[in-house]
Amino acid sequence: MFWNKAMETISGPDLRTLQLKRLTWTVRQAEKVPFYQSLLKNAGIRSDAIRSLDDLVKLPFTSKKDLRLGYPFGSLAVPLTEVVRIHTTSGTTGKPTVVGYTRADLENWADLMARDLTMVGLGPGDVFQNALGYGLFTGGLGFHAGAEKIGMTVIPSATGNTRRQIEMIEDFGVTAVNATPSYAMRLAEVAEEMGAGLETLRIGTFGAEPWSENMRRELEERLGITAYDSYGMSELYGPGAAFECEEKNGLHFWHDSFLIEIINPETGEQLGPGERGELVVTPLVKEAMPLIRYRTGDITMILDDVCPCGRGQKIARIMGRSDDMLVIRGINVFPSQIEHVLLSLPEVGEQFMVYIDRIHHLDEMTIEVEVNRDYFSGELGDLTHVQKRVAGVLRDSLNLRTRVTLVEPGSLPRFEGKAKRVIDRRGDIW
Ligand code: DLL
Repeated sequence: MFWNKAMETISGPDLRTLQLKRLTWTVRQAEKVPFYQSLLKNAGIRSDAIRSLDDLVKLPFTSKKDLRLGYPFGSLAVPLTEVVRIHTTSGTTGKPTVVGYTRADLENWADLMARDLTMVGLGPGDVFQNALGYGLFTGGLGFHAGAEKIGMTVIPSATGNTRRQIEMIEDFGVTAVNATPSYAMRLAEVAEEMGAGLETLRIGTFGAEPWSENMRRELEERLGITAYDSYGMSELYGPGAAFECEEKNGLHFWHDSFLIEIINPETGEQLGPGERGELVVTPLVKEAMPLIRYRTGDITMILDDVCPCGRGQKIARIMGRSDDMLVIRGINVFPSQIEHVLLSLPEVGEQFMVYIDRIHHLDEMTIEVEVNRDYFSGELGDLTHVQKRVAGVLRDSLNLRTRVTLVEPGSLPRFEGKAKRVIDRRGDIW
């Protein structure tokens, strides 16, 4: 099912003509922003010199740092009188990034979300429980607008009060749930504790943090749903920029609204389809806060297979952010890879924490993982064989020796929004 078939399936010269027109418009929009004026001047390029999409590489990259320097409103290309909404990033490392939206931005964003939700088979008659944070975080309000637009019955449940969330699913006949994958896992766990069947649920849309294929399988089984990956970031409106279709084989990145590139993060050089690197995005219709070649920090690759659904450009599931990558004794590991391995082992549950320490000048990774309830007799001491097996499988899959500590079921923290599973203690020691 399509929401905006013309735009979702536009291809060939028609698509390229549209993209070029919109790229030129975007650069013109950026020329209204002082920091872009100097970036473009230094790069020696102006909007009227853009002749083809190949000129994209002549444009400068922008990063989160550039946006932060303009805090709060320095990245806006329109006067505040035209900004009808503001969201911000969580700003865990310094000042948050402020994102402004004109009315047209909100409409475009809602249209993308409407496409996403329609693409996975949702529509009127569905009851949609939106278990993402509402507020400055873009997740809740972003999905809300698209879900209402396509005529679903929307429950703005937000996060927390998990038993009540389960009751609502049952009482209101909820057919689709939207959450972070970590919170979805928590919903599954509490539903099982409550003995709730969740018979009406059929679809889950999950995103805002990395997750793995094994996590998808686990969520599908435990919640009785088909689970879809959803990607976005505050700077690109919020959620909705890229979403899986029913093929569940890559996320369609809306090609009429975003130009995407994959680059080698060290050299900035463009990489081809199938080559993993950093995702760089140039939104094509953003009015209040235009971006040029924005370095997302997210690691993925472009997929160039022709999707049977008829839509265009696709990326692979995001492995993580370049700054989430752990380098342990020279081996690169993403937490999503650890999750994938742990979920392949029936003896342990899906909850884990990763601690990094420096011991005798060497980096050591300790993984605490909960024993699966079915394997737990009450004594962790009986489970040395499980501990050895987990460490062995992790070593074989990640090519890395780790220390594995088994902990009791239910003892590790649960997350309602984005999970924080990695604690780097190296700085504390010296
Ligand atoms: O997380 C927007 C969003 C909300 C997306 C709800 C999907 C669902 P930010 O808080 O700005 O925005 O965080 C953006 O989250 O750069 C990625 O590192 C990560 N991320 C988002 N979606 C995925 C995903 C929202 N599906 C940052 N897989 C991004 C992996 C994701 N990482």
